[in-house]
Amino acid sequence: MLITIEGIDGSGKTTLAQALAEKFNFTYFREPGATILGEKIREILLNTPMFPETELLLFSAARSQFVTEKLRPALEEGHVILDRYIDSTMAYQGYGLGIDRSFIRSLNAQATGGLQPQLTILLDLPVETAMSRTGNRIGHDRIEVRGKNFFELVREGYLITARANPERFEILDGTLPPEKIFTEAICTIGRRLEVVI
Ligand code: T5A
Repeated sequence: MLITIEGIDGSGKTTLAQALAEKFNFTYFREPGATILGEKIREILLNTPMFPETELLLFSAARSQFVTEKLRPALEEGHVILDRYIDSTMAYQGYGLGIDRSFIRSLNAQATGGLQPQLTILLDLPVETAMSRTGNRIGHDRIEVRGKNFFELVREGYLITARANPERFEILDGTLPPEKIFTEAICTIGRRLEVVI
């Protein structure tokens, strides 16, 4: 079983994903990263100026390596919680940067070999709320500094994707306190995946 957690920067994904992984003893990974190559690409992606298409291809390259090297083997052993996956690329590079979305769909399919999550939890919240959480960080990365208009497009892109795939997505209110989101996520996992918790 593959569960992915999605949302704009500062939505609380990592907080939720790590809490769920700990509670259920699921394997946790984040994207981009999780492999030696992926961590190197992550560093480049977050700190080096580049064109939008270059950015898209680097995210996909990191994902291709990750799926084969780490994700598929981990899924053979048990359940996985993944902090960002293919929907991030559609939301950020597709809706946010305006790259052709059918191209992204096909690139996502290539990079993953068609591996889809059974459940995707989208933490949705106003951009201002998310930005107020990340605003105090020292040394913002290249994507974090894109500003409110960019993140409005990304948020809208996530919501469009979620509404088009209701069988896979559950949208949770990201403005709730972490404990409440955690409880709702547990209920969602139990209900959607018929897991006895
Ligand atoms: N990206 C990634 C793409 O553009 N395309 C892609 O294909 C992929 C895979 C990754 C960047 O790459 C982009 C998206 C990103 O910009 P990252 O550092 O991993 O960079 O960025 P994020 O995943 O966005 O990580 P963040 O830490 O910024 O956001 P999270 O994980 O959503 O938030 P979290 O849990 O770290 O929480 C942020 C703060 O809010 C508090 C936490 O304590 C923390 O201080 N918080 C809450 N506060 C109030 N209420 C809650 N419910 C809270 N939950 C957490």
